[in-house]
Amino acid sequence: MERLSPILRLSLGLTVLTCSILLGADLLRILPPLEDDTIRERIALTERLAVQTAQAASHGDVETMRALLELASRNEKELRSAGVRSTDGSLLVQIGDHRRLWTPLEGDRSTETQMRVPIFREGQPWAQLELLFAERPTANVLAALWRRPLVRLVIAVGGLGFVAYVFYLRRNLRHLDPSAVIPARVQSALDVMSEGVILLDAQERIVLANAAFANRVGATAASLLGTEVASLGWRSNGPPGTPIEMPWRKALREAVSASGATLRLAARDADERIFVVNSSPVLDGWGRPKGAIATFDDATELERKTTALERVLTELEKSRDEIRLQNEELQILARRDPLTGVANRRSFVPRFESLLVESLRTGRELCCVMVDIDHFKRVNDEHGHAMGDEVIKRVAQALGSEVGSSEDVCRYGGEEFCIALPDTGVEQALRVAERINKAVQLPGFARVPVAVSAGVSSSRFGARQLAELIGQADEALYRSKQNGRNCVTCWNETRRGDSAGVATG
Ligand code: GH3
Ligand code: MG
Ligand code: MG
Repeated sequence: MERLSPILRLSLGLTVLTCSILLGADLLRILPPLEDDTIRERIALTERLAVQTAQAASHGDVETMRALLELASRNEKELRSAGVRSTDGSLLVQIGDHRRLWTPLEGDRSTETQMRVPIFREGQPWAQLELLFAERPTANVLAALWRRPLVRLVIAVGGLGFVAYVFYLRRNLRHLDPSAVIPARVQSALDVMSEGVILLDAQERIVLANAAFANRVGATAASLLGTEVASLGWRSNGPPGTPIEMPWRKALREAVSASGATLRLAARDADERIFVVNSSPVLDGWGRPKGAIATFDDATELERKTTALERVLTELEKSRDEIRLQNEELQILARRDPLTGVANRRSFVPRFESLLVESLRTGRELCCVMVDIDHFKRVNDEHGHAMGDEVIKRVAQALGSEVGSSEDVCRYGGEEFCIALPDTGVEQALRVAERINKAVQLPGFARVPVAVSAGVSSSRFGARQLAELIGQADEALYRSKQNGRNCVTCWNETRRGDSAGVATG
């Protein structure tokens, strides 16, 4: 219905109205009775017989009456029975089984099948002629309807009326067509615009739409005339449920221009489109809005590209974050020993070197502790390599927690660790080494018994190079091993040739 032009809509409305008037008139019995051909023939036969019967009645000639009715019954197939009934109710003449078939009629009205005419003799009611006709078949409802003259009248008047109304309205409403008041030049100028343009009346009904607008909403410009613009199905561009502020409504209500609103429209037979809508009021002589003009800039492609771009940017950001995380992981991997997580030699040595430089510059003491697991080969041989790995990891953990920083603990060789202790006096360093020595022997430390030997050196003993400082700690460790393992030795003690190792085993 919305697709019909206003003229077609008007014509349809008028046609429906006309047909309703006809039906109403019939209900109120204003229309003259409408009979079809069969009924007309039955009435004619009844009237003819009534005249002839009345003539015979004037002579009291019952036999002629019978002969007339018999003749009629032979000629008329649909006549089932006939009779002449005197005013006292007795049948003077009966053709067919009339007495049984005839049913008394309500009131005076004849029906389609039972027709009755009074017969007068010398001005007085004398008898009545009764004719009983066959029922008419009603198997096909449509055919039965079509047989009804009223139905045929309504269909004929409706059909012809519709054509006539369209023709009439086309001719006479032209001057009322809002688009007709726009000069053709202006209309075609509007039609070549790529922007949609509509003109609205004060009730927000479209009085003019250009081709671009009609095209975007999937309708013809003519069919849009008179349509309420809100009924086209606008949606807000925000999240679902956001109320829509129609710019033309603001223009009409407040008599101000409204621009830059973004609205979505699910056009018929087309994908949803996005419009940037501007609207300005059309003012009357008193400055009051009598309508509004609205323009629709199709921003669907732009919006689609912006969304795609945003998606790409989000992806980029995500992969940038992933790369940063991976880089961080790589850096950690590059700096750490993969089995134990403590520093590897590559990251530990430069750091230790700068600690030594700092210590030499400031005179603050720097110590080095070398730790080696005792009889580790046995662990591997007796419990397997996996158990060996587990013991190495546990010892590394213990060193980290005793020293407090995994950065200052380095896996220096297979089961050998080097510890840097900045700002630490040698006595304190010896205590750290002893704590480590004890910690690994605590019950439940590992699934196999573990013991370590350690050697301690300090910047106080005069090393100027890192290799020298580490070498001194290694020498002290060697001395611990020589002294029976499971003990701590300080390098200055090795110099004096006597082990100052603190026997802990
Ligand atoms: P000592 O008390 O004299 O130190 O005797 P030891 O058996 O510990 O001798 P040494 O320090 O020479 O043995 C080191 C062994 O550690 C040799 C090697 O098979 C083993 N090893 C080195 N790296 C790993 C490792 O990553 N995992 C395992 N399970 N074993 C390792
Ligand atoms: Mg060892
Ligand atoms: Mg070793």
